[in-house]
Amino acid sequence: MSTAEQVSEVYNKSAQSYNDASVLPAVLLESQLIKLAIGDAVDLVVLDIGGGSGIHAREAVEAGARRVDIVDLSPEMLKVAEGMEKSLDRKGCMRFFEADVAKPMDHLPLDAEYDIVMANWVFDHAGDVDTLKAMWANISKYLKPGGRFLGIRRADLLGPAASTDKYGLSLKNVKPTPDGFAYTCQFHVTPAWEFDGKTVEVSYSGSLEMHEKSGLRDTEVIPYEDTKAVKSDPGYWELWLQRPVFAVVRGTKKIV
Ligand SMILES: C[S@@+](CC[C@H](N)C(=O)[O-])C[C@H]1O[C@@H](n2cnc3c(N)ncnc32)[C@H](O)[C@@H]1O
Ligand SMILES: *[C@@H]1O[C@H](CO)[C@@H](O)[C@H](O)[C@H]1NC(C)=O
Ligand SMILES: CC(=O)N[C@H]1CO[C@H](CO)[C@@H](O)[C@@H]1O
Repeated sequence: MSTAEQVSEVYNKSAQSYNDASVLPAVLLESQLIKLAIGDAVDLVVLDIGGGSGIHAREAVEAGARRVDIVDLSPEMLKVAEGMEKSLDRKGCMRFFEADVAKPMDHLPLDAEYDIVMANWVFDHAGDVDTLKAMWANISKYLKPGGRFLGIRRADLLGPAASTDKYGLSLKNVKPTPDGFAYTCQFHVTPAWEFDGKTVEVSYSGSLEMHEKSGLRDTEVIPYEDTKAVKSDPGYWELWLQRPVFAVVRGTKKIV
């Protein structure tokens, strides 16, 4: 089975439980960081690559986005996103496309350029540097000059916050690969579920190589300390803050 088929199969299975994870402390922190990264999106059009069940796409709509286009490999994840949209009393805020974002997307009726391109967790399905580069090529192509990139990536896989279940999810089976690490991420919800991720050194290390090659400037990691979660209980997050397990990164595409 190809990597793309494997990803589709795994997310096909966990699509229904994916939204259950939203109550976990680390996932709440993630959402708060993303909301800070999205900021004011009034009237903006957003491309969400690997957007899955639409958790962050809905946050972009709540921040004012006129439309979010989700591209994802898993039809079942897209169905969950579509079902949620149908249940909400709004129309035309989202479009759904099934495709591999590490491949050309020219066959999709996407806009030529977007105000915001988001890539949340999708880098953790790029097992090698070439796949990651392909994702970035597409991010760069679809982001308009002056537009905003934001994305979540793995950070410290080996620190104490990665292995504890204190924050609701934990990493196990962390093993080196030629380009980085493979791991299993467990979600401590009922029913529990997990996915296998991979992250390459140039992604989890915090290197800005890909961002810079893609023409981004002012790239920053959204400070955890700016979230409500950390502000309201810094003691609880102490272990996390020592060696955070993921990072939300934001940058702006240069105007040439
Ligand atoms: C961990 S989920 C994250 C979903 C969503 N971005 C979020 O943060 O809630 C990863 C998603 O990326 C999708 N994905 C992984 N590799 C992909 C690829 N090459 N092309 C398109 N989607 C991909 C999976 O199908 C899955 O829905
Ligand atoms: C995922 O689900 C769709 C139906 O929604 C199915 O057509 C597809 O074959 C499934 N993918 C895999 C790899 O099982
Ligand atoms: C539109 C675009 O730049 N698509 C690229 C996405 O990544 C694949 C793999 O590198 C390229 O072939 C596409 O040209």
